[in-house]
Amino acid sequence: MNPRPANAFAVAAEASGALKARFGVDRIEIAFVLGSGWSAAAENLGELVGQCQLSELPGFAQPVVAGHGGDLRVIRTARGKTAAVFTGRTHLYEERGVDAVVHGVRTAAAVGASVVVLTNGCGGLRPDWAPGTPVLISDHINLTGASPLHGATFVDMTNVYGQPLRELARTVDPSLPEGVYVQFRGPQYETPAEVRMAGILGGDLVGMSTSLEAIAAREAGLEVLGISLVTNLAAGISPTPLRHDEVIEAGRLAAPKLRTLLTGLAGVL
Ligand code: 8IG
Repeated sequence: MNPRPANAFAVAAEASGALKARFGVDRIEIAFVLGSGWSAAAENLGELVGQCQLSELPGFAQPVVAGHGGDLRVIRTARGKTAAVFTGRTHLYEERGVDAVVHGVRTAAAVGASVVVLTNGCGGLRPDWAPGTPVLISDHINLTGASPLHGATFVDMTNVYGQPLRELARTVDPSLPEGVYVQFRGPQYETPAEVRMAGILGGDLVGMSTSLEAIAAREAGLEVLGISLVTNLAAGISPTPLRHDEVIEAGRLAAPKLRTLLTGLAGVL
């Protein structure tokens, strides 16, 4: 159940108005949501129009997770497009509700975006994807039991992470592999049995974000490009226990590679 705060879309519209007024833009064309390990890669995405703390805009809270940033940056890309960069996000396990989780996506839609790039840090099921490997999301399995949709809103989920955007990403880095992302609620990492289950179900990546935002994005008509950074081998695939500081370290080491990827993407989107 996702009890409807009647004002979820109204708050996104309010945030959209605040964003336009604050940065003097009349529309945003692209939104980037940066997950674990990605916020250090936000430099050089384009020319900075302005930035603020996320919590300065209606409906947003400061991210609480170490390894995430907490700002909204508005930039102009090399192609002259206006983009919003969210350097952190709200997760379902923070217990602010599903509408809070997808508020950035809804705000981006309200301000005119047609493309959202959703990134995350995650666990990998494929032993050949070493920590530090970025992977295109080809599809997802939402195991949270939650949905950002309210009532009888039947949204088609056939091509959530559209092939054309994945192909565009491969013009930047032809070596990008792709896989199915499985979203768990968290915040605990999976047991080895849960990771085996995710693999049997067809998953390649396990994490705690992205799917719900992708659903909200499709509801709003946005194209979605999803990219996971494998920061660790999933539990049981890795012989050693998972530690959040190792996850952060993997993100730090991958930062130059992610910066090149994101800058390249900003140049073609
Ligand atoms: I970073 O191994 C990161 N986030 N569920 N499992 C889940 N989320 C994650 C993982 C992981 N690594």
